[in-house]
Amino acid sequence: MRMPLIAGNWKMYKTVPETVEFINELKKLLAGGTGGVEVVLCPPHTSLGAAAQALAGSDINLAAQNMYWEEQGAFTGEISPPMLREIGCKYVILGHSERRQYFGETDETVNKKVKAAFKHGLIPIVCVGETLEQRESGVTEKVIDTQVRGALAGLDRTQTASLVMAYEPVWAIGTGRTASDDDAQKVNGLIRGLLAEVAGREAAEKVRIQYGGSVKPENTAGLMGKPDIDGALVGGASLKPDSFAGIIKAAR
Ligand code: G2H
Repeated sequence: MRMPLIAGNWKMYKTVPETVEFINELKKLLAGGTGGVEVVLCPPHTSLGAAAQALAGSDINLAAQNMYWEEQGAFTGEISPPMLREIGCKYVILGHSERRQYFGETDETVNKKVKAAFKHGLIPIVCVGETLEQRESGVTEKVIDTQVRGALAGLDRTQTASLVMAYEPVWAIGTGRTASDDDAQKVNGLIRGLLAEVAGREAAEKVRIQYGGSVKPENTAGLMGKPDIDGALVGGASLKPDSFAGIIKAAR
């Protein structure tokens, strides 16, 4: 069975002292263990080092929110896969809708980053999702199809089987609007079907597919009860230790 994965995407929030304070508090709240749920924190790059130190000895894993695909070079302002590995990241979020919307991320650049992540031993959390306009014009399936195939082009089956997907409908991000459990399941199921087409059913069954978009402690259990929802990518509700711990507990 797939182990649920709850990831807290802090976006551009939290200083180093706030990061350490959060982690110390979360560790207390999860003192009894994570209960069969994998927990991942995705702080801003500036807090990764402090987070790695504060998480040492715990079973909470670390992720970055983005990276560049080159190993090194004259790429001012960017950060490379080996740098993330060195600082202690296991995962990296790629293709988040905010990267696509504000920073020109495309399926092509996401694909380059996904390949670079595997090359350097990072597990990508690949985000896909439709905008409100796309949803209302009935092209959700087409958009998801293009994003999934684009992001995963050229991967082998083993790589595909080991990555994490996150379905994040853009209209539900930070808006307080959550997709209904059934809406989310429908698209997560569609994503698993696409994974089976590109990498075979066996690989597709291994992939954890998260849901993201205004996930809170109160709506987690319903989402997690769906067969193709294997966790959550949590933004706003991951910024407070008690609400994030509430989501982790509800996912058990
Ligand atoms: C979607 C999500 C986390 P929020 O971006 O990736 O954010 O939970 O605030 O909608």
